[in-house]
Amino acid sequence: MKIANVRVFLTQPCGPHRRLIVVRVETSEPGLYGLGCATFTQRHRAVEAAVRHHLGPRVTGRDPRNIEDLWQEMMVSGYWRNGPVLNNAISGIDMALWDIAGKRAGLPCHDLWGGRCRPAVPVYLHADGATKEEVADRARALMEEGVRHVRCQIGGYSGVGARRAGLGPAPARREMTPAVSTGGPDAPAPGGAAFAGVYFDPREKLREVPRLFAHLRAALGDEVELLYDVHERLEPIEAVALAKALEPYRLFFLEDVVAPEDLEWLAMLRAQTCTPIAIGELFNHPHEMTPFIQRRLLDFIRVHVSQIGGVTPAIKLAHLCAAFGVRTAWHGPGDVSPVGMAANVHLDLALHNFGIQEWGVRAEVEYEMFPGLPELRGGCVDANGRPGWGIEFREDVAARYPCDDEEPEWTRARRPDGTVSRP
Ligand code: GCO
Ligand code: MG
Repeated sequence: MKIANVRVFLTQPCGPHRRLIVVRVETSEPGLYGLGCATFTQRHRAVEAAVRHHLGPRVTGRDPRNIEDLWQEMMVSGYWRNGPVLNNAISGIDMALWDIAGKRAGLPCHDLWGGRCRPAVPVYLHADGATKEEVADRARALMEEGVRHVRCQIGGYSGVGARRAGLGPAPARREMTPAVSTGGPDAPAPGGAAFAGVYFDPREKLREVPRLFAHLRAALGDEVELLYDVHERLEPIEAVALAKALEPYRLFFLEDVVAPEDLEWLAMLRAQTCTPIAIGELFNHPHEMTPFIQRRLLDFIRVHVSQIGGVTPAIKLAHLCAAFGVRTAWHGPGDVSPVGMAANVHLDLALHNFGIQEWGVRAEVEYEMFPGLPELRGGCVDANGRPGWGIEFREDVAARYPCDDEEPEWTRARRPDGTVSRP
């Protein structure tokens, strides 16, 4: 058996900025193929090129059964390795090879990995609103559907304190006041006009987020598990302050509390508070996180599985975490394709040290394009019992939704004084 063809598809069925990348690996056995997720929505054309021109030709003609060997070769054969573009491209092929392995065996992937550790996969969903009351209402609606874990935020991810240059209400602090919008990403106007972008005020976040969670705990009771994503939009010492301030509300976890560049601060955080820490969606390679796992400075590993190179490294990482009492919380936003979400679900079923899975309400069109996509029921998702990932991909539907190249506004994030902020 040989890999006969590697194809890559870009599609954008769910509106702005959610470009999905699907890889299909076809074999010399009629009808036997696999699907993988290579989604890096902000650099989709680069990943497409890496699959089409570099990795696809390299693996064509090779034996699709030798997943580990192919993964190692894909990672090191460019000499310079690692990084989100290459890792996502590798992931597209890696996941497709696991899908093929499952289909050959006639088993769902989680059965290849030792079977189920749980009957279904509990997930967390997001409750968003313009005010504390709206967030509570949205969380309550999710709880009524059986969701037991809710990530809460005012105004989108870390949106509290966000202002647009030249738009919206006048910012409270003088230095935030943009004279005019420059209208362009890189053209500071003379005379001190604001740089274009969306402005995040960390001090406001520090004040408002504990108030939000005080309200939520009082309004929603003790049973629901609450989560919050900092999105690294604080200075490290502010992150310590926030984690301490949130302690009374007993979060399930606080996410991405510091940027990858500031991981040493986790030790300080640990020494000061027992708010559980989830981190990792920006990590590229297990070597970036190994020392922090060994020092038990996080509670949940939160990597984006395609970003670290697919399921092959994710399984190893999860086993490393298990040895140090760290649980999994694979990243699962709207910019993971349904194929990637299915792979997450199979990992979640099979790993003993599973913690929680992020989930979003998936659009009708995603179910049409990806028949077999797991459905949310009573706060859980499950695999569908079919071999491999159990997911199909309708190329004809995908072709109706071509990708654009528009950049999301948050990629132009700034601090109140106009400095670029880490998103
Ligand atoms: C999350 C994330 C995402 C990312 C997005 C970037 O926790 O779900 O922070 O929403 O911001 O995937 O494109
Ligand atoms: Mg996040």
